[in-house]
Amino acid sequence: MRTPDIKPYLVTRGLIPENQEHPIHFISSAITPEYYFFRRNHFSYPVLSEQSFLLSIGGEVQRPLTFHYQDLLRMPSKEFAVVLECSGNNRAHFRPKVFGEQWEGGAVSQGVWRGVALRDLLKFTGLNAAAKEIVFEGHDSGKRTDIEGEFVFARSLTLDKALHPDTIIAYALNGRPIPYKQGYPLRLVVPQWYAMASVKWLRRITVIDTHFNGPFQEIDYVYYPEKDSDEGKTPVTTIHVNSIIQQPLNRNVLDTGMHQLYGMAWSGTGFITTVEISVDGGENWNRAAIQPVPGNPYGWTFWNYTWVVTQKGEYTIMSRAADSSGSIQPETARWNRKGYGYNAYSTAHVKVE
Ligand SMILES: Nc1nc2c(c(=O)[nH]1)N[C@H]1C(S)=C(S)[C@@H](COP(=O)(O)O)O[C@H]1N2
Ligand SMILES: [Mo]
Repeated sequence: MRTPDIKPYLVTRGLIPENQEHPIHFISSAITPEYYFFRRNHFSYPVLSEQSFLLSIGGEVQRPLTFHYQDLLRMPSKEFAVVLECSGNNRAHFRPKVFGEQWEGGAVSQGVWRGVALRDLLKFTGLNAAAKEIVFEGHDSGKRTDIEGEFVFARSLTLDKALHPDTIIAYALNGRPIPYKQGYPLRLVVPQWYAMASVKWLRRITVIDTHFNGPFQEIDYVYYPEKDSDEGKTPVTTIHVNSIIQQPLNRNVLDTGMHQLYGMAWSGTGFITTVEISVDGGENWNRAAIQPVPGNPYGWTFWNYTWVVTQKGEYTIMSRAADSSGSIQPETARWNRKGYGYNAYSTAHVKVE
């Protein structure tokens, strides 16, 4: 049992802007407590005012409209648990190493988001026939290191994804207004996609008739398979099937006897069907017990595995998950220059004495 004053802390990767990891190895609640939710920001936190409670929808629509936060609260809503994973999660594990925040495993969290389906809002505005993509702008802005100018954090979705019934304009997290750092008052939440798509502090929605090419769309959040050229680049979208060993920790020393290995698994391409564990560096695999949350297609699944070890020595424990679309966690992640989408087997080397 944990005593009240012994608690984990966030893992700091940067403070200006704030980039901190959820201490994932030490939190086993299905819903990440607010304080422990990871924080990933490109700019300083925005200053909010009365204006920040307005959300305008314009561009290629029949009737441009501005909604007030209160309008959304009165509309039909939906709620689901969603894994938000930064596409740079586990970037530190890429070999060769890449530049960028050196996230280990904690740039992922789960919350219960409530909001209004974007498609329901768009029923009020209508869409012009020329509509191609929808751009979402946040209230935060600042400079970039690579190009001159002042930029807003803005991202687009293609129409099919934007109109997905579960793409929502969220106004609540875990039954309460969204915490400031997580995007208060309104946040776009795009289940199954890496979290860069879920624009915080949403200010404006613009329907456009072209492809959006803002820097957070066309420069960042793009897989570049080559080190020295942009050849073969593809956009970062759905979360790759992934799992993590929460306990034991890498390099732990254990006794002989019985141990409970546990962790979680999630995927943006289906629900988790199996998690397999190897205790011999990937030679043999056995199924872990999994506890899917029924009716919760976007949430993570806990797994656990009872390991009885009698022989002293060093062991390499690995986990790998598979999902309902047939995606299987690979032994090595696909290297890319900006270090996105890491999902290699989770590994812990332990010594048994
Ligand atoms: N407005 C805005 N939205 C944003 C970002 C941002 O910097 N500004 N960062 C994105 C990225 S890259 C991630 S991983 C998630 C982080 O969400 P969190 O801080 O709530 O964990 O927000 C996304 N939405
Ligand atoms: Mo991210």
